[in-house]
Formats: sequence, C-alpha cells, structure tokens
Amino acid sequence: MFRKRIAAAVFFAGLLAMGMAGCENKGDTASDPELLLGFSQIGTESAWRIGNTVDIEEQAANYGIGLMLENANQKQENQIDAIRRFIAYKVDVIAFSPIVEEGWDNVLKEAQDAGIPVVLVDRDISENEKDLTTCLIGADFYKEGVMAGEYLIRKADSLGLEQVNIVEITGTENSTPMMQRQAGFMDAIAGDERMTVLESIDGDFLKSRGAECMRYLLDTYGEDIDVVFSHNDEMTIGALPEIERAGFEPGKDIIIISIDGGQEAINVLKQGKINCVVECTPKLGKALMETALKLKAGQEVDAVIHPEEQVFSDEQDTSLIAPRGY
Ligand code: GYE
Repeated sequence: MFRKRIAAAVFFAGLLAMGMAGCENKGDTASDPELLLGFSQIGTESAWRIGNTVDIEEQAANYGIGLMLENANQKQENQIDAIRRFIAYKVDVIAFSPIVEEGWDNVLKEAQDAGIPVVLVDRDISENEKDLTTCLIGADFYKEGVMAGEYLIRKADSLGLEQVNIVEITGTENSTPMMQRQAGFMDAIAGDERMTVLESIDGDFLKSRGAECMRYLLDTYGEDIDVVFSHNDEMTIGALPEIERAGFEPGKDIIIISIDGGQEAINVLKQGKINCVVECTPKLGKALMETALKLKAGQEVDAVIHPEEQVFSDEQDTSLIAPRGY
C-alpha cells in the first residue's frame, strides 16, 4: 500500500519537475516509509525559508518519513492546489506554512472530510479556521517583536536619546509573522514617550522590496530616521546599501534591528552595520516529524510548539556567535 503510494508520488514528482509545479519526493523509495507527509512550502523568498526547507528534508530522511514537498512560489492558490493533491494521494499527514492567515476554510474542510490531519508549520491561520487543524509548530512572533522593542529601549537608554524616530519595514501583509512582530514591537515601545513610528511599510519579506522601501523612506524622512525595524534579514540586507548611498552609516547614524538570524545578517552584525538581530529559528523539522508520527499513531499532540529563541546584538561579544547553519 505504501509502496504504491510512494511510486505514485515519485511519478507525480516527475510530472511536476517537467514544468507543472515544484514537487519533489524526498522519501526513501527503497523501503516502505511508515508515513507519507505532504508539505506545502511558501517559496524561496529568504535564507530562512531555504533553511527551513532543507531542515524539513533532512529530518524527514532521519525519521524515514516519505516527504512530498511542494514549493508554492509565494502564491496562496498554489498552496491550496498542493493541499488538494496531497488529499488526492491520500498522504497520512498534511503540513503547510500558510502564506497569509485567511482563506483556507474550503481546502481544510476537504482535508478533514478525507480524514487527513493537518499541521501548521511556521505560520498560523485565523482563529475561525483553527478547529480544522491539529497544531502549530512555529516561532512566537509576538515575543520576537517584544524582544526587538526591548532592545531598542535599552539602546536608546545607552545612547541617551531623547527622541527616537522609527521606520518599520514589515513582512508580507496579513501573514502571522508580520502581524505579530508588529504587535509585539509596538506594545513593547508603547509606554516609552521617546518613541515615534514615522511609517510602517510593506516589504513582503523580500530583499528587493527592502531596498525599494528604504529608498522611499529615505526620500520621505531623510535624516529624521533614527531606527529601521525590519521584519526579516532579507529586507534588512536590501535596505543597507540604500542607507549608505544616502550618506548615512547603518549601525551608527541609524540603528538597525532585524529578525531571523541567518548567517549573512549575523556577519553584517559582526561588522557593526546591524545593531540587533532577533533569532527566528527555521529548524522546525524535528518537531514536525515527531508530531506527524504521533498523529499517524492516533496520539494527542501539543496544540502549540514554540522553539526557544534569543537576541543577538551589539550588547554582546558578537565574535562568539556560533555558525548559524542557514
Ligand atoms: O522571518 C522570513 C520568511 O515566516 C518566520 O518568513 C517566517 C518568515 C521569516 O521568509 O524571513
């Protein structure tokens, strides 16, 4: 039965590789895996995302789980199509990282009708669709925003700043990390009268958009900008050359706060051009595999699994930060 399913999946992956979409089967086709997991990934927008995909592939192999992996190229409709294909293949468990929170109702009802448990990985969906999924394995984005805001308060204290003008470059609109990181950051700075947010602008988690947003912000606010709070490393890395081109030194003239903690951003933190990076770990694969095995065995799973995360900043000896692996 499993051998048949895997054979179908491999055939299917072949079809997709020929141009229909991006599906791979990374399962061990030589032996029967106990479990077939369909995973719909958002895309390849960031080092974080790529690290997350690699980790899920590696952990599936470690656990001997057959993985049907589809890349949605940043489109919700591609994710919905992928989930429908997983249902058609009768995978044992479906997992996906919802690009935005709304709009999953119908397809999740279809999964429920087919009796296939669904796990949310990385991002969440809206409350009213929640009972259609089993659990969420992903970071506490609100806490990440709080940690970014608390860092800024400490930094403003240490520099003796009296007025702090902030621009925020946000992640994809209506995505969980965008909404929660913003909420956590705003709540953390709300009681501090020095803080003013000049503008929040949507950078879609993309490096190119980070650069574009930064150009606009510099044109609009120029030297009034004291702080850039960027929701991911990619956008931060896109923004930095724009700041330099405008004649400012990132990390000195403008405080730079980022989220993710990929190697490239950590290297820039070590050079002093980023002041703070809040970690968001993409290594969710182990928890996903363990959860999928429990679901297959009909066992209870934790409703929410948040990994532990830390803050990297110029408050510490950055030369001691270990290689990040993504
Ligand atoms: O911060 C960003 C990515 O959902 C946590 O998505 C993830 C975010 C991550 O592309 O870099």
